[in-house]
Amino acid sequence: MRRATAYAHTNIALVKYWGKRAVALNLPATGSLSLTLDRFGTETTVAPHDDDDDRFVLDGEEVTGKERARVSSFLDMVRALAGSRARCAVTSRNDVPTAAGLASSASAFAALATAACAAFDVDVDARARSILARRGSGSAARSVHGGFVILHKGARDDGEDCFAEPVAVAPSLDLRLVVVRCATGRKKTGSTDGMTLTERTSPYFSSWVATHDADLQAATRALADGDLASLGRTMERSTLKMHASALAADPGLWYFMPVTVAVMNDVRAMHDEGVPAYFTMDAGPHVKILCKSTDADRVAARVAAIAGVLGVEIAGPGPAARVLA
Ligand code: 2P0
Repeated sequence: MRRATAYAHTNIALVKYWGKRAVALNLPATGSLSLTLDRFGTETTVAPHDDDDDRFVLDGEEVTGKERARVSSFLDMVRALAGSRARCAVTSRNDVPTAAGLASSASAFAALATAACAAFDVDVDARARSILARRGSGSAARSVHGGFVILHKGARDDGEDCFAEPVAVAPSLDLRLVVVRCATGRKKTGSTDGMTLTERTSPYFSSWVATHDADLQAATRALADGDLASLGRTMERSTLKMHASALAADPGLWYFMPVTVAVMNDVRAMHDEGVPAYFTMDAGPHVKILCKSTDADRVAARVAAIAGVLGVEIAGPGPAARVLA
């Protein structure tokens, strides 16, 4: 094997993934549609290493325990593909202010999959790399690609039809995501635990899954047609349904903070005033606002003035995961 470095950007789902149809292969209960961003990402180097165990250093600090074991199990899959037993030193740097709570396993596992395949000289196409990244984290399957991306739920038990690929976008759609930071610190309930709780206990989980395909189709069509209003409405519907299903879990689970709701209210107000802006929230308190590139500065300035908002950044469509060296 050789030393290889890769970079992957994070992505934000417009139509969400929440719940699994099979845990062993990490197969999602729903498909999803996302935008890979041009900022916030992970750089990861995978290098040969003489010790008996893999080593994992994140942002300059040695990582042990469950997090290292997750990286090691992931490397086991690449070693199996390569027919190798070589141990690795993995060094990652997250280009996300950690305290902002925006860090995501999406860019982490997309970068690790890309770097590890290069390091072990495993010849995989983007589809196979997306499937591999999905085993690390569902959302990572999407960060293998740039721009707007669909992750197919698939139907096969072996997960070979559960991969992400880019989707068609009308050239007239020049969109931005305004990322509004609403809290610092780590969230209390991670995505995997939150979706497992929802799946097991929420009476609304089945409705979430049953109505999901229609949203995925509507959003994909809206992207191809260049219909921001339809895309935005579908995006809001998807996030609100996802959060409603979690809210109805037992015990109920919500990620919103008061400032999250204040930003949502302001987005609705903008919308009523004729500015096409739409919100989405993930497993955390932050709000991401989809709008036209020409409206992004004024949307950002407006939400930055809301009491409690900690920071606002404008992101556009970003590139696919790639090998740097
Ligand atoms: C999404 N999220 O579609 C949804 C919306 C969070 C809320 O994908 O269990 O960290 O590792 O497959 O990928 C975050 O879930 O979960 C996520 P696992 P992952 O972006």
